[in-house]
Amino acid sequence: MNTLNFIIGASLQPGDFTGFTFFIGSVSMLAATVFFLVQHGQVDKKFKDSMLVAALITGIAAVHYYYMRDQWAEGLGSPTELRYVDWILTVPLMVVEFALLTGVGMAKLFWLSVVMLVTGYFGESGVTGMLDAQSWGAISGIAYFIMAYEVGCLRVFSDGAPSGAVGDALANAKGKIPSAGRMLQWFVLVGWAIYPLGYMMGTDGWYSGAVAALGWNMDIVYNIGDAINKIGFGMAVWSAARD
Ligand SMILES: *C/C=C(C)/C=C/C=C(C)/C=C/C1=C(C)CCCC1(C)C
Repeated sequence: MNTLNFIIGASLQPGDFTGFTFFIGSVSMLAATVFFLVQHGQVDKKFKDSMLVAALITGIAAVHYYYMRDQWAEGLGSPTELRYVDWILTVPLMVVEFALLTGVGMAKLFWLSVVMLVTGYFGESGVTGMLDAQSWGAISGIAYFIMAYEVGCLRVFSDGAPSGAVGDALANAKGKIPSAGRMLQWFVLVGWAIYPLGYMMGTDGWYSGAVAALGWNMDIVYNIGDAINKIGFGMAVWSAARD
């Protein structure tokens, strides 16, 4: 690799659809970061931390996307390690958003998100032969369901539905927080469900064959999921913060 190559990165080949979703990911995350930072200056003082965290989430992702695009363009395949490094930094920060809006649930959601991602990484990378990808995926899925319950995702179906402490706190908060909370619940319930679907696409024995026949792969699914969730989460928080 020469110096110029190092600075601008490897070139994507025309027709590389997956590569372009990495590229679009890096550009849209960067744009969202600028937007959230500018809005940080506009919102009320009590929402400044929330807006800063929104910018950190997309900012961290923008950097990872830049390198993931490069790894893909170099022909080195699916950037599993970079992907999970990105997630282990950004998903706990998404959890922080709930804590900033409600003041509760931080530790519990943090540890659940760590379990979800570490077991997912074990399953996807195959670094440990202890369990197969299906079993690791199932453990990860349980952590995901508990989190979804905890933040009140069932409330998207009915206001009185049971939920954890975070969901209760969102519903009882002042101002625009309950409606922003409802959006966040949709993201966790539907937006985050994109990831286990992508995982199953990449794991033999589920529907990986059908997906490959369509010319899709798990990276396309993860890239779409990240754009929707990371930018959408920040927009939902911003909707609570703006006048
Ligand atoms: C910005 C990145 C986000 C919001 C990533 C979220 C990732 C998940 C919700 C991943 C979940 C998984 C399962 C529920 C089971 C299979 C393994 C995972 C890690 C893909």
